[in-house]
Formats: sequence, C-alpha cells, structure tokens
Amino acid sequence: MRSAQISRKTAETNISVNIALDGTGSYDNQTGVGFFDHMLDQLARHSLIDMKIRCEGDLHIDDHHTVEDVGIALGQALSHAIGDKKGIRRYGACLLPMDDALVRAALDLSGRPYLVWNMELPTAKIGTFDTELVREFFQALSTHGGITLHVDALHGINSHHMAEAAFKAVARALREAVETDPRTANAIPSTKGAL
Ligand SMILES: [Mn+2]
Repeated sequence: MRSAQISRKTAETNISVNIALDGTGSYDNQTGVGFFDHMLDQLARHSLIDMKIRCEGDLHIDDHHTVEDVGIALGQALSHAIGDKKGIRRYGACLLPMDDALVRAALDLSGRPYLVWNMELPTAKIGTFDTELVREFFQALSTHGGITLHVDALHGINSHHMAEAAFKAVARALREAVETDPRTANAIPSTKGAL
C-alpha cells in the first residue's frame, strides 16, 4: 500500500500526518479548528485517501499557522506517498455542486507547484474560521505536494458551501490523479520519463 508518515514541528505548530493512498477514505483529523477538521474529513472521504492528522498549533494567535502548516505537511505526505509516480493517472478533475455552490478543480501531479485560485468567498468568516485560510491551505498543499492546481468557483452564495465544495472537488480530482492506471501500470506518465 502506498502510504506516508510525516512529522513536522516548529515553534508555531506540532503536526503528524498519516496517509494511505489506496485506502477507503477513513479519517481521524484533529487540529483544534472545528471547521478545518470538517474540511479535512471531506478531503479524506472523497479522495478515498485514509487520513489521520494531528496538530497542536498556536491557536491563541489565530488559525493561520495551523491551517497553513497542515497544508505543508499533507503536501509533503502526498508527495512522499506518490513516490516516483509510476503507473498513476497523474491528472484529475471534478466539477462539484453543493447546493448553491459549483466548484471546478483540475490538478496535475506534475512536480511543478502552481495554484490558480478563482474563488471569492462572500463572507470573511465561517463561524470563527477566517475564510481567507481556505486559499492558504491549498497554496501550501500545491507548493509542498508539487501539484499544479486550478480551483474555480463557477457559482455560490454561501461561504460554507463554497469552501466545502472546493475541498470535495479537490478530493475527487486527487482520487483520480493518484489512482493507478492498469493500462500503464509500469510507466511514468510523461514523455520525459520523469515527473
Ligand atoms: Mn458542511
């Protein structure tokens, strides 16, 4: 089974991430930030990547370091678990509706971090959660996972729905991209021979 375990400790956060790519989408995520845990659970459930995440962060300041650093550690774990990328589909995309929200995610496990983020959340907060941290998370995931990631909100009026649709869309796209393609099981999906 393709898996990874990452521990990352700084003066701001202490994180452990355990993932298994060929899982069933089981999850056990505790970061101290309720809405963020809800989003990480969606990411696991809809990518079918088993995910156990723990973070003790400096929440007395705000949620920023916790959300960003979990993105960093999860990106590192994904990159490690995917390994040399032999046999993977590499690309994934999903157009995901959730009530008023319609979000498109397209990604390439290219090794070239690039985030295109086209989503304006209509409120500054979801409960106590700063909505600007949704982008921060995906920026960190893209950078440290080596992922070209495009996220576009095509419609939406509710911040919770839009953010959740983004996590679910990226999850479904990730599921597709990390899956092995039986037609090319021993090949790296690039004419360059490396990714
Ligand atoms: Mn929800």
